[in-house]
Amino acid sequence: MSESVLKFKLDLPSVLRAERRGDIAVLWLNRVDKRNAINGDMLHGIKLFFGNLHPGIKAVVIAGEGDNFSAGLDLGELAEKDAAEGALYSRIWHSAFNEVQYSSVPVITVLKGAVVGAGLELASSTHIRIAERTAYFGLPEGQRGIFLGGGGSMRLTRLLGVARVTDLMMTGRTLSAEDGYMFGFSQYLVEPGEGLAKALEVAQRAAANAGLSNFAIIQALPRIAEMGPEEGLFTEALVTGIVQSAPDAKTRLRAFLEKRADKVNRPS
Ligand code: 1HE
Repeated sequence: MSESVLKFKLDLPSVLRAERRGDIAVLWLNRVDKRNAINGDMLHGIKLFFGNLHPGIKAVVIAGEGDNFSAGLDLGELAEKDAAEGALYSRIWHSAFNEVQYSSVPVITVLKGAVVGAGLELASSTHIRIAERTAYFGLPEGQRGIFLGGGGSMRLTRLLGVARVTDLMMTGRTLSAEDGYMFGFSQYLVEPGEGLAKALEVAQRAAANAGLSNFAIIQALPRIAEMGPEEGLFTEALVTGIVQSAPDAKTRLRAFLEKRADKVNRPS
């Protein structure tokens, strides 16, 4: 089934399942018996998937099979690692989650049940997060005697703030789906069971954008946000010049001016 989702005939590990719905790919974390804890196979599969997306795929939805998004890193795989092995393993997580963040297309996650540790780090590397009300967010690293290793120090602190990440890690407390939405971590909050439908709807909207606009949103925006103001504004000017010059932009602008394009909607 993964053939039509990937550019080449590559096999994903059994802990992942990919399906194609039109021009949207859905990547399922498929390890229900371990609450979708991310082991080495799943991590390599995620990297393989995002590095080899079929050009016909215009957006990706990541979801968890069962009642949870992910229970985080497979703790069994850290038990025997020394310091150097642990650091190198973390770099593999960085590389895999960078493939997600800097994907060729928008990535939307459906969050439900446990979204903890590396599960939260995976979610933070995606572009749009949709939380069902059953979702809860936690970083039990302090309790387990470990630390963030999947990019959370960079991404989660930017999304939730250093103070909240410190609190979650130090106390082991969890945030509710409502808290996560209020803090801006999830952009959408939906009823239990409604996450996938909402994610597919959001993915369709994103997929309908001009490809070069999505490229700039994914590749340029987070980098510009990290620059100093002068470099950032200059880079923004260069990126906007390139994006607006594309034939697709000209077609879309003309369609609006000739009253053939949708207007901006009021919030629903
Ligand atoms: C696991 C894992 C895991 C479950 N690694 N095996 N993450 C954590 O510290 C979260 C640990 N997990 C839990 O607290 C609970 O499992 C849950 C709250 C997520 C779900 O509870 P529940 O009652 O539905 O399931 P369960 O009975 O606890 O777990 C089912 C099985 O999954 C069980 O195995 P079994 O062989 O006894 O059936 C669990 O041992 C197994 N399991 N979670 C390994 N995480 C890149 S650095 C990031 C650092 C982190 O991610 S720290 C966070 C780690």
